[in-house]
Formats: sequence, C-alpha cells, structure tokens
Amino acid sequence: MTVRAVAAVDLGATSGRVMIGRVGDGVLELELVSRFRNGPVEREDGLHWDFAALYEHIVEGLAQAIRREPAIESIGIDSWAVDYGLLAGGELLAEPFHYRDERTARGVEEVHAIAPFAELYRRNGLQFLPFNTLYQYRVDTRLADADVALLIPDLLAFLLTGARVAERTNASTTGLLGVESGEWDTELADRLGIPSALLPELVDPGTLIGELRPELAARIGATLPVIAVGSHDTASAVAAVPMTSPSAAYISCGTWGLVGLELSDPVLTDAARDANFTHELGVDGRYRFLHNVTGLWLLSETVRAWESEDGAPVDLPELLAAASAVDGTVPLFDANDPSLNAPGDMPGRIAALLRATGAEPPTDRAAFARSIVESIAAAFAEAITTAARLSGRPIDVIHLVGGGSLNALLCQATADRTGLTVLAGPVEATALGNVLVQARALGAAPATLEEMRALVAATHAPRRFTPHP
Ligand code: LFR
Repeated sequence: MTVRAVAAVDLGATSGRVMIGRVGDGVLELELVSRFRNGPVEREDGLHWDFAALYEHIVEGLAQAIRREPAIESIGIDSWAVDYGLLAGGELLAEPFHYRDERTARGVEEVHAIAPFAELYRRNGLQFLPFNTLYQYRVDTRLADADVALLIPDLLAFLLTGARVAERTNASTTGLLGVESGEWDTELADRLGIPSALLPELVDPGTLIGELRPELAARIGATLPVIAVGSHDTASAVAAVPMTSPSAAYISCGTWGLVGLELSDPVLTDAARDANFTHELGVDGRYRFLHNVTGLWLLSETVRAWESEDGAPVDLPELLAAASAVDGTVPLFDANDPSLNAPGDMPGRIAALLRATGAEPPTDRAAFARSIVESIAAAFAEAITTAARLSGRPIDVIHLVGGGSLNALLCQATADRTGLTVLAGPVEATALGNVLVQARALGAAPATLEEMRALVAATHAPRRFTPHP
C-alpha cells in the first residue's frame, strides 16, 4: 500500500504549526514538525500580526518537514479568516492588521451608511462581525496605493509561489463574495469605494496555485507545488469533522467556537439574519451555516492576565482540574458580549459583566475558570438550538473538534447543556482537512467529503461525552 505525504501549514490566532500529513488506504496521520506562538502585537497605529516572524517560521518549518520526509509532494496553507495584506508591485505595503484592532468600528458605520446590514446579508449571507474584511478595507488608508489585496493564506501562497489568487472559502469571509453566486460582488465593492481590481481571481480548494519560487525551493530543499485547501481554517476543520448523518452539528473550537451545520442550500431568512447566523463557503460548495461564539479566547486571555499578575506561568491542566472540582453553581455571563473582543484585562471585563447582571464574580480562580467554561458551553447550547430551529433540521449529535476537544470540562458541559451526545475530536481537525484536500488533489485521498470524513472517523476515534440528566 502506498502512503503519500504532504505538508500542512495551519495558522491559528494563538499558535501556528507545520505538519506532515500521511494519507493512504485506511491511513490518515499527522506528524507535528514545528509549532510557534502567534498573537496580536501592539504597534503605533494599532494591533497587527507579526507577519515577518510568521513567514520565517513557516519557511523554516517547511524546510524541517522536507528534511524529515523527503517524499512530501505538496504544501497547503490555512489560517484564520478576514485579515489581509496589500501589495504594490509585489511588495507588501504594510504589516497586516489584526482583526481585533478597534479601527474597524468606523468601517462598520461607513459601510452600513452605504449598504445597510439587511442588504449586505441578502448579498453576502454573512453574520455581522465588526472585523469582516469589507469594513477593514473601507478604513484602510493604503488601499488606494495597492494593486492587489490578498487574505493571509493567499498572501503566503503568493510569497511562496508568486501567484495571486483568492481561495474561495476564505474569500467568502470578506463580505464581498455573493452568497449564492460564489463570485466577487463587484457592484458592492464599487459602491463601497473598494477597487474591484484589488480582488484576485477566485480558485476552489484543490486547485494548483503554483510551484515554489526557485530561491525558496533551494532553501526548503524541494521543488513543490502549493495547492489551495479550504484556506479558511474553519473550512478545513469542517471538512474533517467525522459527521456521518445530516442530523449532526459541529463545533470547531479554538480561539473561537464555530457552531453550526453543513448545508447544501443557504437559509437567507430574516430569522437567520436576526440570529446572526453566517453562510461561509465550505469545501465542495457546501455552506457552513454557523454562528461565531467567543471560545477559548476568554480562557487564554484570562490566563494571560493572571500570568502577568503573578509573573509566572499558570498550569492550565491543573486549573481546569480544579475548575471541574468546583461544587455548586457558578454565575454565567454572555460569552459573546462585544466588550470581551479586544485583548487586555479579561478577568476585569468578565467581572464587570457579571456585576452588571447582579452576580458576584467568583474570587477563587478555579471557580472563575468554571464560570468561563460554563458560559461558553451555554452559548454553544443556545447556538445549537438556534441552528436547528433556523434550518428546520433536528440535531441529535454534536462533533466538537479543535483544541477545545481536549477540554473535557467544556465537552461535558456542552453535552449537559444541550442534552446531546458530544463526540470530541479530532483535536487537529483543521490540519487534517488541509491534508485531505491536498491529498485528494494528488489523487491520494477519497473523492467525496463523505468518504474523507469516513477516513477521519476510522483513524481518529472520538471521545464520547454523554449528557448527565
Ligand atoms: C477561527 C476563525 C473564524 C473567524 C475568525 C476570525 O480561527 O477563522 O472562523 O471568524 O477566526 O478570522
């Protein structure tokens, strides 16, 4: 039996990784090559990503991957959505902004004054998130100097190959893609003063983007193609959710908890709009009908605040074990409250939210962490109920994938609050989806999403959480 190998670059908001994926008949494996930290960096003009550092980590990680596995046949890149870099004459004009930068508030006002949200929803099907790319473009002072705008994975693919494309699943998060056509809505772009010349040719997951530039091929140690995957991390994750029935829902939980269903047709109703349910495009033309719940961001920012208070690291597994052991009820807050979006004193902001509802914030860290996890699970449960109502589909099982699947407290709380079985894992669903789409393009993985998911299910047995009565 031949097992084929590819390299997956998977960038999350708190860490990035380069992995080797191996795919064959009944085989689907990942090997971690390198992992590096990521996060917002404060510059004079606001929050950015340290893009130069990310790029270096990626190239170095790919070189290491090739040293370990010379049989690697291709590279695929996914990352968080919405953020971009502007190029002029092939040069990056500025370090990409971080979507949590507060400059987008003005963009929202200006865009909605031209195209009200109800109209946007009809056109792009997206839930309102203040950082959707169209709001960012609207206030980007460098837009006029640019000749192309590339989302993060496309920007990296450009730096690796020289090709300028927009991978479609991620392009669907910009707000400038027609929800039904899957093509750029150039009329909307024009009205918003966004030159449509900035929007590159769209490609689907599985498309060959290009070959490594010669100087990079020399550095990495191989001449390889870069293949478009579901370059929005959530699209890759959903592709690898081992769902076997149409009544399954998913929660892709890392920094965010993306809660929803996979659909073949959009649900562009007023009710879906009012519930802020999105239609992002998935691999193979599916719709990711989901709602963004603020996920582990609440916990990681809280831990970060405690660490800087203590001047010492907080042991997360120990904290979660203590949180699980907390007896009695803890107060809940709205995990999706916009006041929790920006980085900074998270415990203080959560405490303020709790006080505003008349609750006393827990003083003990274990109880505080429990309150966070229960509040996230409560928001998950609400989104699950809403997804079922809006789509008219009963839900009988929840697949929870991503980093959150390792958090047993969160998985159990989600089962308890929904009354549904939670099947947890795989933790690296995103990288698996990235690997599978590349492998399929190489003729090394099954042809349909359903068969790919069956391979995930057969090779990555989930952990089962049964709801307590
Ligand atoms: C998850 C994710 C979400 C997107 C958010 C911001 O990593 O990609 O899907 O809404 O990050 O890009």
